[in-house]
Amino acid sequence: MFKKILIANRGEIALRVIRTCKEMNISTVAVYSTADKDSLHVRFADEAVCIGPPQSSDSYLSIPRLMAATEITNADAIHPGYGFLSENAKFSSVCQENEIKFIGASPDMINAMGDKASAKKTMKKAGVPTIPGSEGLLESVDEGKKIAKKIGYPVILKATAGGGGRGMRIVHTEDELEPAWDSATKEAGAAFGNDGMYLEKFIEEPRHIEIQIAGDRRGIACHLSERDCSIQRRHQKLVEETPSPFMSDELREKMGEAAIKAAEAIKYEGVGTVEFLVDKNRDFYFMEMNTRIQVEHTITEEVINYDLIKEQIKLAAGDVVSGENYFPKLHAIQCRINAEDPLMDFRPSPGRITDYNVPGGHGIRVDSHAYAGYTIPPNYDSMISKLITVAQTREEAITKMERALGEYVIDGIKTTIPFHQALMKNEEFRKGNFTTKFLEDFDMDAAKAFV
Ligand code: MV4
Repeated sequence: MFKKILIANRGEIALRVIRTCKEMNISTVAVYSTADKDSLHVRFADEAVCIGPPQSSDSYLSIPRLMAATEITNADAIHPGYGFLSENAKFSSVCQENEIKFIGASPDMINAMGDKASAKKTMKKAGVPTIPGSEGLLESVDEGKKIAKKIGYPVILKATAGGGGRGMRIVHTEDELEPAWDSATKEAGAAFGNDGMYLEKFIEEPRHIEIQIAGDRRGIACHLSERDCSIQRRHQKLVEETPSPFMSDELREKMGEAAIKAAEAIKYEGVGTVEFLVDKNRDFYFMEMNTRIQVEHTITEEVINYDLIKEQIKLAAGDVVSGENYFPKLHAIQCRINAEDPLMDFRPSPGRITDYNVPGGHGIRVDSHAYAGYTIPPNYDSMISKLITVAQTREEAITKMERALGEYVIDGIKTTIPFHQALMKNEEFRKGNFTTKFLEDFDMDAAKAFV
């Protein structure tokens, strides 16, 4: 087992990793920018190294600075958390060259899944359902037109290097294809330095349901059931839950097997997530594979009573999976509490937290680096807390969430708490009636009642 892990991240996830390391008797090294000197991950790690100024490019994204901190503290592994360098092939390979264990995917795996068109090809070959469309990259607009005519409009153009909706265009008619192609290639070229495009049938009002998987060095994988992440706004997830209210036992079995097939086809090692789109007929299609621990791993942990960070560290150290799949008996929901104003188009609201009270009691979990007097810097992601409830049923988990949101005091800044309170009251949400389009039609003014 590793002796000392450097956590190349900040905020709640850095704290989350430190907590598990402590329980595993592994020493921890925090790294921090000058903006984060008063952060809890710095306080609770065994050692802390300042790696630079607030800008991420000169601190949390600087491979030389992170490697220097690893060397001076004699850490033998790096946990990248999520975001930042967690899916950076270069960082993974620099770790490899320096004989530091990167607790994440190998450079080859990151590259294979980072190129979306080739990831899709790999999955199709492995027998995982994929969305009808081009076989790999499009050579020209005309090729796109030919394929679109065959599969029928609407179609969607996607950047192969994309993610988070960037370089993506929905196309309803042939006339729209060429302008969409021009603007999407331009956007992708500027954002990713790669303007490769592929095309597929556009699935209307899908659900985003992902399967948590774990694979070992023997190439054996198991699944840990699903998370429904359909409640998103502009490709930012706001609420996640498991099990999905849309899921049947039969569909879970089928999607679980497909996710295992996906992981075993590439001999995936570590914890990962296979994302699917699920249409109204309950047909499901491979969308992307994430090679990192995700923000929403917490709800899976709660329903199967399992520490996924511990599992991730053990798999990185060479442990093997049991080979059993996990099916939840409980229901968990996570609300992302962001320092944003839901009544002002979710505008960031950094600043000092003047008063702070965390909810507690049975079935409540709060993963956060916030405290009374803490100042949220303007330089990073606005997520400051994850509020998770776990109960026997979905109804109870929602009731608990309403109760917990009501107890959660975060003064001095605006947060997404009032939005979550309004959502928990929404009839359609309560019925489990939602798709990825849900928040587009949601009346944000409903949050006013809770401010
Ligand atoms: C789609 C789609 C409909 N049809 N692909 C959005 C981000 C990127 N990872 C893929 N995305 C989508 N791909 C086809 N063929 C709809 C989306 C999509 C979406 C997917 C998951 C969660 C939220 C979403 C919001 C808008 C669009």
